[in-house]
Amino acid sequence: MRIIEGSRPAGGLKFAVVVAKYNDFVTDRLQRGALAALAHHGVRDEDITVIRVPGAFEIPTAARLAADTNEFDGVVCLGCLIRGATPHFEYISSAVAHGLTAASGATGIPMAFGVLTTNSAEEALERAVDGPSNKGWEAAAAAIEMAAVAAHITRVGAP
Ligand code: DLZ
Repeated sequence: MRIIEGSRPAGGLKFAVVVAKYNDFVTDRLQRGALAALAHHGVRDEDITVIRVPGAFEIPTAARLAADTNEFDGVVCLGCLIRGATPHFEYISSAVAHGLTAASGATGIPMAFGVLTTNSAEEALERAVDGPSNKGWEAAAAAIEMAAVAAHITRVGAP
């Protein structure tokens, strides 16, 4: 039996971090969390590209364009949708989730979903605190793990 599982030492891997500027009082904190996680796991500063887009709706396009360059081992996607403040909350959340699934599937580049969908600003801020429970940190950790899984599968081939 072979088991393929990602590990976290990530030196040498390259990541794009796509961040929506809408609700930047939250997404700036998610970005800080993601960058802290990448540094914590050994990703060098020069191997990280931050791409800032207007809102969550634009994240899948930027993530796809980044993946198409073949420069990155993974893409960390960060945004914040607040139900009460966003009339078309359901449409945008669904478009982002489907868009990222499609972009990751089409390119084979792991894309981590760090897009908050919350009922209130308070809930969003609770998920953007400093440390490993920050959802930006969690998304970056998932991207690192998936980049390692993708590299293993590509190297080892289909079982
Ligand atoms: C328009 C809009 C609204 C109402 N709410 C949010 C939000 O809560 N979070 C977010 O990231 N973006 C929001 N946007 C902007 C859209 O994502 C998008 O940038 C615009 O509709 C332009 O395409």
